[in-house]
Amino acid sequence: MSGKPRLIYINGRGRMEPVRWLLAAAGVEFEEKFVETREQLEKLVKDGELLFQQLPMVEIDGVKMVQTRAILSYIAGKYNLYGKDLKERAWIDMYVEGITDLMQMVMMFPFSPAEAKAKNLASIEEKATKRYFPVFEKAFKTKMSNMPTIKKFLQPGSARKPPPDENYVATVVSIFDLN
Ligand code: GSN
Repeated sequence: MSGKPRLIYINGRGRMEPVRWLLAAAGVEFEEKFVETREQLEKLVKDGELLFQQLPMVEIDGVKMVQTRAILSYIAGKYNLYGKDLKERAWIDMYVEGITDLMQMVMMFPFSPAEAKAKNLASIEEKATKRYFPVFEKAFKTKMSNMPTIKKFLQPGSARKPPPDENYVATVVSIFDLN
């Protein structure tokens, strides 16, 4: 075993992308195993690897960790990226929960039925520009993008995943039961 965290997910952004970003920000190298079929997911479930029978899962420090927020909190805590006191941590949690609400909408958009796409897109655009983006103002984006570790992650050839395409949507639909 390499000792590097091992990320188990599909080969796309989804709920694992923030974990990739956070590890990149912390300057931590990681390995990835991509689930490509429903059978592979079922095997992980059958083998008892997934506490709630869901992905993402990250093997880290001997724990098979699930639940995106728990994974992120653990990594942030471990690498001193989770604030210097309880108040700073609460601010981090507020930003994280806010962007998670937006991400949830964006993440599910490619799976919305064709007839709902235009309406959903308009709603996402409205909320993104009026509610969420003003919080993450331009200065914040510039500061984040210029952190050396993030700068590296934004370069071609990093573990950053591309936006979802038809192939990604088809893969997700073939693996997971989407409600
Ligand atoms: O944040 C989390 O990790 C969990 N609260 C949700 C995890 C989740 O919904 N995972 C999906 C695939 S990733 N995309 O949403 C999943 O494993 N769905 C299959 C299922 O049976 O729920």
